[in-house]
Amino acid sequence: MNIYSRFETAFRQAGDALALICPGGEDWTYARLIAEVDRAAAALGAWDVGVGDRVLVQTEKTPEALALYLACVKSGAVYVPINTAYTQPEVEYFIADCRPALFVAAGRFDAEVPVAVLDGDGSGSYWRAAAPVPTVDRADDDLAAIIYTSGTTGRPKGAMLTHANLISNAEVLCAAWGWRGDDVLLHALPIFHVHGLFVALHCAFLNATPVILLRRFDVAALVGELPRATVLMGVPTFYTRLLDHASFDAASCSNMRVFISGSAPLAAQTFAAFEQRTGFRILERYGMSETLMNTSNPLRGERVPGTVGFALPGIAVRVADDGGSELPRGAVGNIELRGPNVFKGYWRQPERTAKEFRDDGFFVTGDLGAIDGEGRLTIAGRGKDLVISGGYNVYPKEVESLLDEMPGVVESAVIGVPHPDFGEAVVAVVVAQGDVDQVRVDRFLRRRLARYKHPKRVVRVDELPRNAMGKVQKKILRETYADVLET
Ligand code: MCA
Ligand code: AMP
Repeated sequence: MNIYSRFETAFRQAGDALALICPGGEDWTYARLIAEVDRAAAALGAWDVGVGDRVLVQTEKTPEALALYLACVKSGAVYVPINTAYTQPEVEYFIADCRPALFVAAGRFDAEVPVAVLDGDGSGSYWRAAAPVPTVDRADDDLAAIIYTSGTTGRPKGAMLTHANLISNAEVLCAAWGWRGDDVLLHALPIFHVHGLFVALHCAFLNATPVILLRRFDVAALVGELPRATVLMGVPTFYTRLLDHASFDAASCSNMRVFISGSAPLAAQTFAAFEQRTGFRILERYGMSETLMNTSNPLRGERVPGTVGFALPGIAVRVADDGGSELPRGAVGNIELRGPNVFKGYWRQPERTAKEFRDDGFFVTGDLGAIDGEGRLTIAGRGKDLVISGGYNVYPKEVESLLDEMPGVVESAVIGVPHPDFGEAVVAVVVAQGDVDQVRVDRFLRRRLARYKHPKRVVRVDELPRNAMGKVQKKILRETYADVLET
């Protein structure tokens, strides 16, 4: 079934109830949202976007951008959102890889594919008057979206998510988190990742409950809106910033039902400080772009800091050795998953896809963890060389490849080290000749790499530590530079 049909049924029942509450802008009712989705779907047709075509989208977070997302799904097109921070060469990679029938951009962009502009105020050349189109029937394993996730090779790969993936996970989350008809979601996440786009919005859309749509994360605005919200979903940085905000207290949370955290590890001290300040125990869950949400601490029952809870209903989670054999309870190994949430594969990379699945259908996440006697999962680290900074993933290889092209750089190693705001952030350790320094590295990367991936510190060394096989020992580097960003 087309997931939009599910949403539309709920939207029609909600009618004139509020859908999108937009501080500083016009609010939309669910009836208005249906009309806007229809208008956006008609425009897609006018741009000749057909069933199965990819629509690459890099726009601001506006109500119209949400309507565009829903319109893509309604029309049977494949929605491909990308981070607004990406630079032109990064965007060109996505265009070449997914070959979109249309690229919807926030401003002018020269490309060999059709480009439509959707402005930050919701207007632009995207809009073309055209006849309405019906919702297209979709089979369970038809694609609804491709979400790019960075790769250890340094090149992002597109995770293909089907209508059935999205529907099943949304239903499971609504049940697990006890979504109610009177819930109000406070939404401050970006809408180009699974967390903000699917996890948060789908819970609200399946139930046609209101969403307070903040265009960006601003802690003062968040605190201002909390009194009329019941649910907040955020990355750990949201919670540390709330705790640093002087006027955030238990009274701010008087209407709240649940605070949910994910995308990166929530520190036990953040969990404890939050409980002490507000009385709320943050509910931590675990997911990934390829699998949507996998495990969650319980809504009712003990939420244990440092753990990501139990497998969600219908999802099998196991910890296995490198050969895929299940390990005993308590042992640390590879986290592997199977279930209706697991993606269809990487876009146009069948070999890569095959490598990441076991013969019995389990997907190897690249995360390491252990399951305790009660069935709770704890993430113990990552088998993949990945830095998670403020909930954004940065693959060191991508940054290293660019640094190695920089004049003067002989070789580089990019690591993640603790950061007070982002949990972890990027540091580059370089062997170089001449005047390679922080300023020059920033200047070199500016037009080549999204800003959040830039090293927050560049450290020069005479040589990189290597093991007997010649492999750079990043563990040593992480230990040596563990406190360079702790200011
Ligand atoms: C911004 N900057 C960052 C980050 N964000 N640097 C490192 N890591 C970051 N995450 C830098 C900018 O480049 C800029 O640098 C400066 O900080 C201020 O930028 P600004 O945009 O004002 O930052 P912000 O608005 O305060 O953003 C912080 C944030 C944001 C709100 C924590 O990063 C965020 O929304 N993160 C959530 C990402 C997310 O949704 N992840 C889910 C993906 P300069 O000043 O030097 O130019 S994972 C997922 O979906 C899976 C399925 C899951 O489990 O959820
Ligand atoms: P992404 O590739 O952007 O979808 O990020 C998914 C990755 O984020 C997972 O493979 C984990 O490494 C990490 N992640 C998500 N949720 C959590 C969590 N609650 N605790 C620790 N890591 C998490």
